[in-house]
Amino acid sequence: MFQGLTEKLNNAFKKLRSKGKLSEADVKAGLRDIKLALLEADVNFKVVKEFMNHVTERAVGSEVLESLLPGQQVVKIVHEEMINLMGGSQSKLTISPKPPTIVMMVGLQGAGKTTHAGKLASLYKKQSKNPLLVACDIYRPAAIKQLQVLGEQLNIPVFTLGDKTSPVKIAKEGVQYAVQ
Ligand SMILES: Nc1nc2c(ncn2[C@@H]2O[C@H](COP(=O)(O)OP(=O)(O)O)[C@@H](O)[C@H]2O)c(=O)[nH]1
Ligand SMILES: [Mg+2]
Repeated sequence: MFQGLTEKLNNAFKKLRSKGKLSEADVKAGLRDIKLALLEADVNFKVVKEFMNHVTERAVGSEVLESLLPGQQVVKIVHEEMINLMGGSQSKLTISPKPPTIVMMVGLQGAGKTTHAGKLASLYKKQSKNPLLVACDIYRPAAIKQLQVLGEQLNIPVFTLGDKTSPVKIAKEGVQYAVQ
């Protein structure tokens, strides 16, 4: 999904950049490509609509069209608005003064919890902390194995009680294990 999106966005950007001067119609055509790419990647319709409103408002003004490299400007605007869309500011996890710091990943299947848990654990390992991954997804086939493989690759321990124990119990025992 993300790969398709990257490719489509890159194509749209390339088209915009390739022209020296842009007309309002050129910009609108480019923005339409971007809109389609987002919709095809399953980005929520309302989110796309609002995003496109913001970008269009900024991109079709005379300031952009009359600039030296309007294509670059439009790409820059899209980039900035995407950062805004994702949340313009960075936030850090609060590290507990009394270890362990517990992070619970919640989300629909396929949302990226396991992958993100690996990324977070890897980040904290680099900061000389001692992450432990706890496999609480007993529902998705091979979810535990996936976390174990990730743990092996990153050299980070994975706590599991298999898929026959309740996630709540696994979480509690996982925390106890981390404290020891
Ligand atoms: N391109 C891309 N793919 C991702 C990202 N995060 C997760 N995925 C992929 O999305 C799929 C589901 O991710 P997973 O972490 O297993 O989701 P979970 O079910 O919430 O644990 C996997 O194929 C991942 O490789 C990401 O940030 N970028
Ligand atoms: Mg998972």
